[in-house]
Amino acid sequence: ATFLKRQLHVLKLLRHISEPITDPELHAKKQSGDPANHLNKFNDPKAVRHFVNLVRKGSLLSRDTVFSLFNPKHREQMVALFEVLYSAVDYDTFFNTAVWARDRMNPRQFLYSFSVALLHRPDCRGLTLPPAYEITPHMFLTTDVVREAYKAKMTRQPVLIPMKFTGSVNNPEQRVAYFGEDIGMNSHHAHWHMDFPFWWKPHYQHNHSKDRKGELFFYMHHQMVARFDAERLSNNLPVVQPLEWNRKIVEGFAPGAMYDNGQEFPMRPDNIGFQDLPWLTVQDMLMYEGRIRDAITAGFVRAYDGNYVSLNNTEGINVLGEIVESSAHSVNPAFYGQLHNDGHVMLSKVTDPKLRYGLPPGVMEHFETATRDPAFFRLHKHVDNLFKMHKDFLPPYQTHELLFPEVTVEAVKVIGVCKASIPNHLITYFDESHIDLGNAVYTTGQREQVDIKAVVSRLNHEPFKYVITVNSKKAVHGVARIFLSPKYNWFGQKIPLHVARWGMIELDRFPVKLEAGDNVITRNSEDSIVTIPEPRSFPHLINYVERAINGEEEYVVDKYHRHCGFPHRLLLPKGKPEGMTYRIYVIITDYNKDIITSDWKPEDIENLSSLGYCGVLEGKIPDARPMGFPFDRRITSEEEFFTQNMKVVDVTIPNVKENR
Ligand code: CUO
Repeated sequence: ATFLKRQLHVLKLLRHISEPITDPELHAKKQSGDPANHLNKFNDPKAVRHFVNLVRKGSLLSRDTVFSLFNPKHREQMVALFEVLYSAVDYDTFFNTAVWARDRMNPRQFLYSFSVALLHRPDCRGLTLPPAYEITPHMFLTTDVVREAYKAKMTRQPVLIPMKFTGSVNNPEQRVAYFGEDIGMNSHHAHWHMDFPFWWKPHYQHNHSKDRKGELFFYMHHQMVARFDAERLSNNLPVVQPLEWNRKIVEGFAPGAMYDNGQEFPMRPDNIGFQDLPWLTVQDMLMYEGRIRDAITAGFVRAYDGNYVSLNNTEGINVLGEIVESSAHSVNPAFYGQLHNDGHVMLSKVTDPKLRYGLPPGVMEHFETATRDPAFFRLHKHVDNLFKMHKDFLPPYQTHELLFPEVTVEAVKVIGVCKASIPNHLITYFDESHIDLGNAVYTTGQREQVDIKAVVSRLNHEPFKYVITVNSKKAVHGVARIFLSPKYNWFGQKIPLHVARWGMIELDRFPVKLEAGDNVITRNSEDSIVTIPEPRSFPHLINYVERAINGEEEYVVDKYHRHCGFPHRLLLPKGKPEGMTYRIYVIITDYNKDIITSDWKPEDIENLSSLGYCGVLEGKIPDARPMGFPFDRRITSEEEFFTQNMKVVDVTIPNVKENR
């Protein structure tokens, strides 16, 4: 009952976030929440004094300004509140302080602090945040939808507003807008960065570690880029080209979206180049990158204390990831800069680099909106190539690292679970999702609320299962790793494995128990550890919790619940109407060599959600293999690479319904 009450209050706190709190229960908490009155309730009273000071001095960001995590001043204020919320000794202190702070702060700045604190406090495990696209719908929708929503509010007519993807057919990039603008993917991306903030300070780790955060930064974005490339091929577009600091950004972008305060997101015309900003030049970017490339080539980096840190081992990718992102865990931010973060800022401000025209930040400056811009994938392809350069310096895996001698994968098949499915034929299609716009058009004092929703067309697929036939010499415990890659490139040539391996899309990874002799493993696509199911919509969630409080509905608290995770709908790339050929790779490795069990019980490992791209929030990631194994290293000989515990099968992905 306490849990449900807490859950309801969290939802109410985030409802209509840009308006002052009206809910009477929350109002009462707001009065008693001033943290200065009970400093003893915080592990870090200094943080409380600092934040309260900011509030009293009136130096916080105004409610109407666009909050940007990349703006140091905005971020420091956000972190100031986070440190207060995170250091509260008990749940009530945490929550009451949040209620007190909510109306005193910029709404999105508050939302960020509050969300990150909630996601990391052990006493908040299992609490659900509403979908990001319904807390701040402006960040996910286009201007025409928002306008229609206001109109509907005036006329008090419930409506369903269709949202089109931005751009026109004159822009080939528009063909993949369904991917970059997918609300689930943007929400995943925003949540990934809340689970692994670049500003996360090492000293927070006394109570909370961030295992392999730098490697995860590489791997999650590597997967996003690989998936984007597969979507491009599905739409007859060549794979994405990396941006270069001293070349033109060929594709422009018009977001057609507006902030809550009415300002339009700036657009970027075609063919403009990177510009010097008052505090950072293009030359700086080249210099920092040069140092990073030198370090990769040398095989070690220079830490700020003068020590050398080797990259030539399995931890190297983590060190490099922290440097490139750049995170507060970088071994030497002064020397290596913050290449990737600055790339976001440079793109965001490219049309007003001298800050002359007072434009708000571009989409690249928010993790909720960044992937709408095709330049996002170009930037990340560039960054991904740095990681590839490092990985390519490591020796290819040797047979003893790949082989599971007891195990032979005899056959692999994928089959749709709908009636009359053809084996190795996976169907994708477009269908509709509804987004509640209640938070976009709410105004205090309006008595009855009208039902206003946007409807977006989204990629989806028919559920399927993997059927893997395995022979084992004795009873063993294995880990099945499943990947997908396009078979042909844009020119129609077969992609050789040594090239295809860098574009592998991870579909699933799970433990398997094998008996001596023949085994048939089946696994449902829905169980994938890279995806999460569709979240409940905001109003449904409130309704559901209220009904549960009244005993009308059962509510199961899921302590494994994650907000980070690729949307399950996008598990498979779109394919082509006539069918597109992909290859599915299955490898079974030795559980006892791969899995670190110290932090986890076997049942935990089976239940951990979205482990693939989102790691874990606490403790060690159970799979000790490098992310992307065995495709993260060079493959010099296909024959030697293909050990008996691997198998590949061709699958066809037809896309049956285009209603974009
Ligand atoms: Cu996720 Cu660049 O790191 O957007």
